Amino acid sequence: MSDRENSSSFVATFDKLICADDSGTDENPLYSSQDKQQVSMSMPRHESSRIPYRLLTVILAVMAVILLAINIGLGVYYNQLTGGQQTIKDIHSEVAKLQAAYSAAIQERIDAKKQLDRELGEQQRLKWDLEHQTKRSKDYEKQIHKIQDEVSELKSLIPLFSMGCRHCNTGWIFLHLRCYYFPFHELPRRWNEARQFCQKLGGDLAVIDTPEKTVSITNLIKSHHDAERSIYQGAYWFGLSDVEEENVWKWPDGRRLTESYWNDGEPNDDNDEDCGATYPRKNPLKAWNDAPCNMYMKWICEMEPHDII
Ligand code: 2F8
Ligand code: CA
Repeated sequence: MSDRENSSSFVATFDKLICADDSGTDENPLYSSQDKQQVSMSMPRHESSRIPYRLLTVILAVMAVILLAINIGLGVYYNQLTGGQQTIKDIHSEVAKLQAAYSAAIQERIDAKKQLDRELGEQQRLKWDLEHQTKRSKDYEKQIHKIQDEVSELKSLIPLFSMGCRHCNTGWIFLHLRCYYFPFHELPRRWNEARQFCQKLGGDLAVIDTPEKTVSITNLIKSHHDAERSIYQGAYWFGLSDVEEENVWKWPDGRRLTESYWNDGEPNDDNDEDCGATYPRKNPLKAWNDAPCNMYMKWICEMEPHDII
C-alpha cells in the first residue's frame, strides 16, 4: 500500500471514530450501518469507558490532596526547621555574648587582683612606716623624760645654791628642797623592811604631800619603768599607811593625810591593804593605791638636805 492510500485510510477511520462517538445522537447518512458496526467493534462502549475516567479522576484528586498535605507538612516542617535554626543562631549569639561577658569578667578580676596586690603592698609599706615612726616616737618620749628629769634635777640645785651649801648624799636626788632616794638596783622589800632601810640611811619613807612632788616623783619612776611590763611591776612604797587605824591614813611623822593622789576606786582595802604605794601612771595626780604591807616592791626614801661638812 502506498503512503497516499495509507493516509486516506487513516482519515477515513478517524472520521468513522468521530461519527461512532456521536452515534448515540446523530443519524449520519454518510455512513452505512456496516461501518458503524465496524467502529463499535474496535472501540470500548461509551458507558463502560466512563468508570475508569471517574476512578482516575478520584485517584488523581486523592493524590493531589495527598500531595497538598505533603506539601503543607513539608512547609510546616521547613518552618520548624528554619525556626529551629533561628533558635540555634540565637543561642550561638547568646553563647558568644556570655563568652564575651565571661572574658570581660575574668579580665576585670585580673585587674582587680593587680590593684589589690598594689594596695596590699602599699598597706604593708605604710604599716612598716607606722611601726618605724611609733618606735621613733617612743624613743623621743624616753629622751624627753630623761631631759625632763635632768632639768628638774638641775632646777633642784638652784635653791641649794641660794640656801647655802646644803646638799644631798651621793645617789640621792634633790627635789623640792628635799633629798630622795630610789633604790632602783635593790631587791624588792616589804613596807616595814623598806622603811627600816631608809631609817638606817638617816631618813624615812617619802612623804608625797604636794602636787609638785607627786608630778616629779611619778615622772621619775615613769622614766625608769619598762612600758612592756605591768604597771604593778613599777610600784614603789612610800611613807603612807593606815596600820594603826583602818582608813586613817598617816605619814611616818604621825601627821594625818590631807591632800591625796589616789587612783580612782582607791583606797579599797582589797585583801587587807594598809600601806601606800605609788605607780608610774599617766596621771600623777591619780598615782596611788593601797596594797598589802607584806608585798615585795621597790620604795622611795626621803631625808633633809644637810650642810657640807
Ligand atoms: O584594781 C585595783 C586593785 O588591783 C590590784 O588587785 C587586783 C591591787 N592589788 C595589789 O596590788 C596586790 C589592789 O590593791 C587594787 O585595789
Ligand atoms: Ca587597793
